[in-house]
Amino acid sequence: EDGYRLWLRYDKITNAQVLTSYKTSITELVLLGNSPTVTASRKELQTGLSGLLGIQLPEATTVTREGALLIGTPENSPVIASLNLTTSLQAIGKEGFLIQTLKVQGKNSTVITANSEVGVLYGVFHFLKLLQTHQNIQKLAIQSSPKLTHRILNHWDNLDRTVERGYAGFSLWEWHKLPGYIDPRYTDYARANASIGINGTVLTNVNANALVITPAYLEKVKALADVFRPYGIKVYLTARFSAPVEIGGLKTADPLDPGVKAWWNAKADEIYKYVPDFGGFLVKANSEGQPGPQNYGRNHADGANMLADALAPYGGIVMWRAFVYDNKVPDDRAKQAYTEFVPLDGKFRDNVLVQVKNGPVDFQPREPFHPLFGAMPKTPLMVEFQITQEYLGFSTHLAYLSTLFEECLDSDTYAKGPGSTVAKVIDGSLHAHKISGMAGVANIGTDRNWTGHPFGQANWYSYGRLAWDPYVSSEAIADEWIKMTFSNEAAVVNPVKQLMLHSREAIVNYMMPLGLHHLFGWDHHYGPGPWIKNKPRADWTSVYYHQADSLGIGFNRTVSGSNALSQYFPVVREKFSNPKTCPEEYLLWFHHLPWDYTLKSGKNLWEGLVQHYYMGVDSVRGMQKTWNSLEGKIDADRFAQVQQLLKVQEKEAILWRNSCVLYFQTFSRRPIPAGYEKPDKPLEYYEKLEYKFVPGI
Ligand code: BDP
Repeated sequence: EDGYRLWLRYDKITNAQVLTSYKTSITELVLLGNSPTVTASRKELQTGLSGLLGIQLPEATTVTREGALLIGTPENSPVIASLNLTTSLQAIGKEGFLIQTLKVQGKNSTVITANSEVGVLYGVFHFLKLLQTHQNIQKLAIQSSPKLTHRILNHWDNLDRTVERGYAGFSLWEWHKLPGYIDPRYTDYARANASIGINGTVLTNVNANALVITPAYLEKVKALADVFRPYGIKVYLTARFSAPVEIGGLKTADPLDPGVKAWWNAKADEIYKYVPDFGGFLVKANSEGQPGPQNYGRNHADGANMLADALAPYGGIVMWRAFVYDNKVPDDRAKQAYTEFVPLDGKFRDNVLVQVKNGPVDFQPREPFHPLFGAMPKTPLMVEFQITQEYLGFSTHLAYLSTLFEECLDSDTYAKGPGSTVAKVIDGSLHAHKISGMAGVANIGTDRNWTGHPFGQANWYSYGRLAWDPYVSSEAIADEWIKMTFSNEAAVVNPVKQLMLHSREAIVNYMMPLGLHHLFGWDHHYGPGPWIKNKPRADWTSVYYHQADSLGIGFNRTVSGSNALSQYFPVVREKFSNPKTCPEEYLLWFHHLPWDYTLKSGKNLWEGLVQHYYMGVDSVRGMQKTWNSLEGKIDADRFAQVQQLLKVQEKEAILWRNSCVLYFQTFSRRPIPAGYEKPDKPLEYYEKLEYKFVPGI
């Protein structure tokens, strides 16, 4: 059992009762047409049903018996057109679907229909999921449509096939063999994405290489787009802002220069010749050394609009990232995006979305929501989540990230009073935007199981589910993922679900509890390095973020400090400004507090901090116990793999705990309270380890 099949396993249902009932309800397949998308639906159904039910379903051109599965759009199926579903179909838009139990030609049938063939494909995957998770399919009345228009994976893949912050092997895109050789894995990638409703993929790293928009590469991009198209997935590329100079031979990339505009217009014409439904560009500009409009004294809107104008005739979009920082805001890097972008609200073209990371710093194990959400009412904002675990233990530690995504989506910005959640900002409902989106930095690579850690698959899965519907709970998502991936047995589902739901908090606790952030070793984002200081830039050191001293610890972002809090709406600002009302999980994000500050538990800050670090390790031990109890209930291969990884995780959780507790103790000058196992080595030992930790990553 190598995990390659992800959640689309389709093993035969072993519960005899369930199997019998499905076999009576599903007796023939009526699916007309042979377009690439219809063929994809047919193949998925044949594979899925023959696997799950162990039968080859007969195909018919019209409903001939009880238990027919009638699938199609009103356009490609006259029977469906005759069913009078117009009102329901009108309500679900281009990509939604209906699954209904209906009498068709006098026979009980299950109808899967939509306004587009891709909508039907989504319905087919949903129907298969019902079977995979053993749902009752007797009286179905399902209506589902995506709440966001753009549900996109961001691959940080380089043209040499290395993946920035990728921990699951190399890039899936075999550039050197494309377009001649089409790896069958591309189709499986598309199937997996379509099964969760992802409808776009950015193939290349945000730290972009202009080569990808030259003809030699566009041919390869076209080959990938051709594979993905039947699955409703559009291809996007990252645009290097200096491309007109680097590959176009121009002297400038100034977005207001007529020659530069003409160059991008011609480039768009060229790209659309290869890929007629090209999705558009994702751009990282003027951040971490990337070129951008500010190099020419222009702003982000000038840059984004120039590209947007080039793509507009073809319906393409620009996703312009708000992840920007440099030395311009010396007191607090967390403030820069808001400072640069809020004044530009209303200045972007209609086909521009501003893509904002979930928190104001950088994908930390926990961050408060980004203050830009709600603060740019005239601009559609996308949220960018990191599915790859750059700061949460790579593909070694088990972290179910859905709870992190959910925490951000559920956060109330108060932009238009209570209930103005991040979810409502990004689905466009709060400020009535026509386009909306979510971006997830992919955790996928050439590893046989795609994501390295078997539970990394759950993060890809939950990302897609939340992009379709940002209001689903992490618990519900975990439930269906476990059933599809491991087992429908309650004795597996319940413990694994608990393990998953608490896994991210365990990491927060042993790495950086109570709002601490960015305590990683130098030059990698894996092991502990709370002592990192004196580097070329202050905001690349840990001491900048934790500010520990003999009096206390934490980053003062209140009015007496960097005042980053001023960027939030008043209700949030007030709540976070007062340490007594600030949720304790964000306490040291916003406040510098004395070591003897009293926490809600009654413990002082030092004791509370120590307690969290120890709880983190305890939780990992708890996860191990849970996992070990599943031996024999799931396949031996994945059982052993996770078991081993959890052992590594435990060792590294202890390393994190001991490093941080011993280091912070040099400031607090207080003992580790009685009852806790004491670190077995002195601080110097851990400090030296840091340099050996995953060198070069
Ligand atoms: C940081 C990563 C860096 C990315 C950057 C980004 O460390 O590799 O290039 O984000 O999002 O998290 O642009």
